[in-house]
Amino acid sequence: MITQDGLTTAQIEFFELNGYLVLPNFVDDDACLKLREQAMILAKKHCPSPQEATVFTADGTAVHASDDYFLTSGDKIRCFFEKDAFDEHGELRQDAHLCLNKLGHAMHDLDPVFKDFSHSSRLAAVAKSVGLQRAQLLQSMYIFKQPRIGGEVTSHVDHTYLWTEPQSVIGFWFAIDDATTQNGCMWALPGGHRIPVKTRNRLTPDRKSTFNEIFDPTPYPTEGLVPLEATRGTLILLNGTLPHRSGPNTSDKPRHAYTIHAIDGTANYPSDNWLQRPSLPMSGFLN
Ligand SMILES: O=C(O)CCC(=O)C(=O)O
Repeated sequence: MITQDGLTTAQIEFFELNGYLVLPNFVDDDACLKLREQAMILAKKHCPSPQEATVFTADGTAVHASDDYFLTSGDKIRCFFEKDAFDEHGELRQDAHLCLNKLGHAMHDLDPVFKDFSHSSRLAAVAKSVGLQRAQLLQSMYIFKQPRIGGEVTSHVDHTYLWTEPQSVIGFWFAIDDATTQNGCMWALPGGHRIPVKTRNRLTPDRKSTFNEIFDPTPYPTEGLVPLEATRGTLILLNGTLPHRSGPNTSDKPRHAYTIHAIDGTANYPSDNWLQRPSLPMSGFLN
C-alpha cells in the first residue's frame, strides 16, 4: 500500500524495524546541483575569520574559538571550519570556503533556495509516514566533507543534542554528491534505535556552554554498523535514537550532504537544549 505521496507500508515497516530508510532518487540532480551552488555562495558570503569561527571535533562538539558563535547559530546562517583546515601556525591551508566543515543552522528558513528545497508536500507526507504528527523543521546543516580534510563524525544519536519529550527527532539526510565508503558515507546500526539513549547534551545554567548528562557511560557499539552508500539525490531517514556515524573523506572527491532535523510540534522542546531560535519560529514542511 502507498500512502499519499508518502512511504509504502513495507518502507514504514523497514524504518520501524531498523531505525533508518534509504530512498534512492528522492530528489533530482538539478535540485541537488542548485543547492550545491547556493551552498558555495553562502559559504563565501558568510565565511567568518578563523578567530570568530568554531571548529568541529570528530564527535560533533564545538571546540576552540567562540562557543557563542555556535550556540547562537540556531536562527542564523553560519559557517564552521574543519579542524584540519589549519596548518601548524594556525593559518588556513586553502581558501576559507574550501576549509568549511558545515553551514548551519537555519538555511531552510533564511535562504530562498534552501527554503524551496526543504519545504514540500512530498517531505510533509514522508514525515507523516514516519510518525511526525506536526513536523517542525528545527535545524538544517549543509555538510561539506571536503576531499582529504573532511573529518570523521563519530557514532552518536541526534536525540542527545536535539532532545524532545517524548523523543521525536527524525533526520532527513540528502546526498548532494555520491557518498561512498571512500569519501565518508553514513553508517548506521540496524535496530540500534531501541538502545536507551545514553547521554543528553544541555546548556550550562549560564547558557555560555554545554555539558553532557550521562545516563549510561558505556559507548555505543562500534561493531555492526552498515554503510549507507548513496547516490546523489538519495534521501536517508534516521530515527533520532539511531546510532550513526560517517567516516573521514580520504578521497579526492567531495561528499556534500544536506540534512534537516525535524521534531514533533506536539512534543516539549526544553529551554536548555543548545539550539534555540529566539528570532525565528519553527515552520512545518508545507510552509
Ligand atoms: O553527514 C554526516 O557526515 C553526518 C550527519 C549526521 O550525523 C546527521 O545529520 O545527524
